[in-house]
Amino acid sequence: MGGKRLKDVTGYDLIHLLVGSEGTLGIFTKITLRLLPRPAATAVLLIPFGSASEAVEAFPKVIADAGILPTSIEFMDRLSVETVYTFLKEKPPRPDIGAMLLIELDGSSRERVDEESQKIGELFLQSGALDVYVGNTPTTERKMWAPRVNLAEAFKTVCPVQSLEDIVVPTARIPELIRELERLAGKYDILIPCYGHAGDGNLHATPVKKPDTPLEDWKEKLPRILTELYGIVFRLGGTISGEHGIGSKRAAYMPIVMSPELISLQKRIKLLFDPLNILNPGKIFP
Ligand code: LAC
Ligand code: ZN
Repeated sequence: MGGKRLKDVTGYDLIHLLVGSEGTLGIFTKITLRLLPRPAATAVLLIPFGSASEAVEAFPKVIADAGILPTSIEFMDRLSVETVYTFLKEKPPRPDIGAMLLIELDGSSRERVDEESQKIGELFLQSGALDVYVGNTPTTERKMWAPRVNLAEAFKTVCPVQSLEDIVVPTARIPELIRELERLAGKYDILIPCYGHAGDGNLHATPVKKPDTPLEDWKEKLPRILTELYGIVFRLGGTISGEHGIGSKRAAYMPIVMSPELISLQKRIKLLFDPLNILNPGKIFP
């Protein structure tokens, strides 16, 4: 699609169409990327709360009051926190954590980022946080990120049989979503740890088989669990994948969140680009 990327709205936005096509519409043979400079300074705040609802209700308010836009707003529920610290062979920073937020900030100077992290930290304490831990050196930042980056790995050691999910809801609906996840976990006798990119409403609420549940039972109930989960997400104004995509895993569930008209339109786009169905066949719109 040509050399250096110009500011350009001439015709359809084919770059986004192709980038989002999961390899079903074409193959890039050359990609030119624009690089952004690294921020001069960063800080990472790890913020425990007594409950998930307190955590997810606090962050939109704090962000609005502070007038600061973090680069990451990550969330971990109680089960995620307990499991990841066991995996890391560490004690959680306190015994009474019901959920944790991780906030990453960046900016043009150390002073500025430290000022902002002080301000955000104070606002979180006023909004019900149990404490605020700050990392502002490479070593302490890594320490703050450790629970979040090890989560997926930690749950694989609990039980490798699971369905890593990638749902999205408007951030204001996260508290309702969390209540629904707790209900589903009880109803189907499974674990549903919930962690992810709360700032985007994109949560990896992942059904995990309990270690003593027979595999046959799990296989039989998983489609019902996903159908119900995706239905909840749709009812809350969200959708079934925020960053991982549809692939073959979620293809059968597209009608839960997308109208027949929109599905048929996209199938026709696929046919135009790939009339012989040779590009990643079977994915998204089989
Ligand atoms: C993460 C991956 C699963 O956020 O997307 O940890
Ligand atoms: Zn993710």
